[in-house]
Amino acid sequence: MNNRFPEGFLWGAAASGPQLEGAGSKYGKGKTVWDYWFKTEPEKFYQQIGPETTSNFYEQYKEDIESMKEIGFNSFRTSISWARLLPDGKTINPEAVSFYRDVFSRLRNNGVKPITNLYHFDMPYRLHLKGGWENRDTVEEFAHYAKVAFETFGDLVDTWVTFNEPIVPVEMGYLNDKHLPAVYDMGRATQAAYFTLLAHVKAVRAFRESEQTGGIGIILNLTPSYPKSDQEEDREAAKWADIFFNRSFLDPVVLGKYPEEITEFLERESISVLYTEEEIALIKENTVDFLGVNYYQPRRVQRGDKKAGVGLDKYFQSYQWLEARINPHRGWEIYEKGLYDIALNIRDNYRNIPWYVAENGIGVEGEEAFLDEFGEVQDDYRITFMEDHLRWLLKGIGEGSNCYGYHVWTFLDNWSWLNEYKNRYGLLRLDLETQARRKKKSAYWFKQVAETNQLP
Ligand code: BGP
Repeated sequence: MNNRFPEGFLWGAAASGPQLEGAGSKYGKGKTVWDYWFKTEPEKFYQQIGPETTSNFYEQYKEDIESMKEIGFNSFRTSISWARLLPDGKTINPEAVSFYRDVFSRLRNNGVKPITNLYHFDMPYRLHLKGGWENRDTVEEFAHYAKVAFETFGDLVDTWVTFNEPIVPVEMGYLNDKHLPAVYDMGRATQAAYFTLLAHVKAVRAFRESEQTGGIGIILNLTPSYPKSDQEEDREAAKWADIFFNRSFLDPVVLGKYPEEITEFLERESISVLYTEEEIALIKENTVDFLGVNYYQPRRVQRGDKKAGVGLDKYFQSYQWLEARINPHRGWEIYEKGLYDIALNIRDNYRNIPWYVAENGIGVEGEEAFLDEFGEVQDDYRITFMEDHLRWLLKGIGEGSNCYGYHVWTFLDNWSWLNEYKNRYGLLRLDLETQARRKKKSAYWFKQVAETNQLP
């Protein structure tokens, strides 16, 4: 079997401002919902570690970028903090400008292409107070922020991402209590999802109107949905899970239109969404140049519960497949073939758009148990995880899917929304006490793969 990746394949990692940077209330940064939430309800957070310091990239980025080069990265994705760049929505924070400009310049000078994301779950608190993604004004503010970012950093960044996983804040904040506003309301969820999409589209338009070369895309977490059986009701359930969690963003951003079933759903649930025909036209005209795909786990689906009153249960129910291999630390199923199924789905149904794996990785608790006598984490499980996924990816590429890169989640152990530092994902270990970084065994494996552009 062919072990080689296409010429120019992107190798690197993904991260995000709020999870990596730290300096949560320093250097002129405004407050985000996470800063606010941790202050007001720290007991909601598993280890009571807040987003203030995280992995201190803000103060250690120079050494971090050197390490990226050392371990063979030719690309790295992180996000700009909206609340740092525009603390009040209008005034540009000069400290943020010099910080991000230096980060991007150093990445480039070290041969690491910056891929820059505008939004990674970090709603500025001042906008949250006005309704966040339920408020049309947030859409306009986001379009303005995007324009400022393109103008300020466009000479250093040519690959832009509007959102990371836009469905997650909708699902976790409006159908769950894991993100703010932590409510259960299908109508509000739908409106927030629509305005998020509109914000994305307006940012794409701002990019097209700017003088920028390069490209703009979005990063979606795709969860292939597998029915429990071949029976009609199970297949129907898998179709709905796919519509809600994948196609609700994937179709409009790549194909310029919503799946027809969304209208059927809105009517059935008596949900009315604020939208205009002009906006629908904008969606059609502003599709993306590329797609980033985060893949962690599939969705196992069985028939909906017809008697369920509210919620999505009447459309489908998740179940645990008996043969599933579960990562016990995160509770997520490990299913490498899912990446191949995604590759073929994009090839066949999404105009074979150029795409890359924008996140894939394994979170493990208690990695100190794997420290060897020299203090290096022997994370063979991470190597196996990446290698198995990469083999299926290669098969998809071999069959014509237009995939041009692989980013692991993540470069350095970082803060996570509700698990903080419980599960470690990095190629580099972070010592939380001293903020010292140390390469794990997987970093050396990754370097070899990246530098040879092939699996061993
Ligand atoms: C993705 C997010 C990341 C990251 C990752 C791991 O959904 O884009 O921000 O956190 O998942 O998940 P977690 O940290 O919840 O284990």
